[in-house]
Amino acid sequence: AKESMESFEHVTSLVRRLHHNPEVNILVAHKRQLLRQRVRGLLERQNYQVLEACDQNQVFQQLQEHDNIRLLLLDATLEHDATTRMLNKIRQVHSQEELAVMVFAGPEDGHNVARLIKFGAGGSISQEFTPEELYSRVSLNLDMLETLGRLRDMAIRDELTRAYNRRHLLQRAEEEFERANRHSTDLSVIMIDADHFKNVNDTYGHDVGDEVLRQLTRTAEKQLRRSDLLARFGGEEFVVLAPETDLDGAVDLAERIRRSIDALRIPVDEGELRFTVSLGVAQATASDQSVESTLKKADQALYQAKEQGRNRVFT
Ligand code: GH3
Ligand code: MG
Ligand code: MG
Ligand code: MG
Repeated sequence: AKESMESFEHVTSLVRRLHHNPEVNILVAHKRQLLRQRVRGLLERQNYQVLEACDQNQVFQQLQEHDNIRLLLLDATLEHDATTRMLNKIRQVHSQEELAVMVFAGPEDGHNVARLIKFGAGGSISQEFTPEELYSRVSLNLDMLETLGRLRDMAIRDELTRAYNRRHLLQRAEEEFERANRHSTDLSVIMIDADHFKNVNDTYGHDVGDEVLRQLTRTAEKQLRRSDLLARFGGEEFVVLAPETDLDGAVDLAERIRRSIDALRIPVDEGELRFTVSLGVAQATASDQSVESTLKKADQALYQAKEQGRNRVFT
């Protein structure tokens, strides 16, 4: 008993070190109240926030109400297809990087579990779990979630500025272009290019140049709506993708970005650094072959903005 107590302490201290994050919510979905309470008690001892659901409706309700649920512990012993259908529905909204799912299964549920894993569950846990099993499986699944999230982030974001990268922009832009065509909605793009950026590097050094690019990103992002997306397109060139936005709306947005960057003061050894950006705006139209055509129009407008003296918005 002493030995198992020690290994228990070992596992719990390990778990505590890894996940004492109160931001992590775990949803326990099971029709048996006793099981839910046992799981809750054990997990709360590890400082996890625990939510409960006793049926499908409650699961969806909880997932909708709490956007920080990271792990769902789900009863796999429901009627034949019910759990699979439910998981399928959940996965349409919550990807594997956002939400880990583990299923409670009895010895008879092997077949069920295999199917659930195909539909996006990360594994199973026996109904007669020991605390060690619960803790190590929970911690493994949360670790995997974190790793997947980090990898996904690395794949779609630019390392220097944390804005989205060019590849992700082009992928999302194509999706939005098709959506706009299908539903006849507006879609606009804004090309942003830092003015005389070579001078910034030459005068203050590359590190300050890097910091300027970070501040440019943060400042522009503050002007965006949730549905807008900012990407670093190249060296000192950025693109805003603005769905549901017509040309006038995009020009307004571009102008707000221009002004907020114009108002920035970046402290440097020599005092304060100011810089400006030029912006080209274009709306996707029926005559655009693809989103590349729209981006090209924005790029031409940007060229005009540079020609006309920089620190301005052109269409
Ligand atoms: P313009 O107003 O015509 O856009 O002039 P510009 O100097 O901004 O344009 P140019 O294309 O001549 O120079 C862009 C500069 O941006 C050159 C390049 O070294 C710098 N740059 C590109 N990527 C980075 C980066 O990641 N960090 C820093 N510090 N500088 C970068
Ligand atoms: Mg250039
Ligand atoms: Mg430039
Ligand atoms: Mg440039």
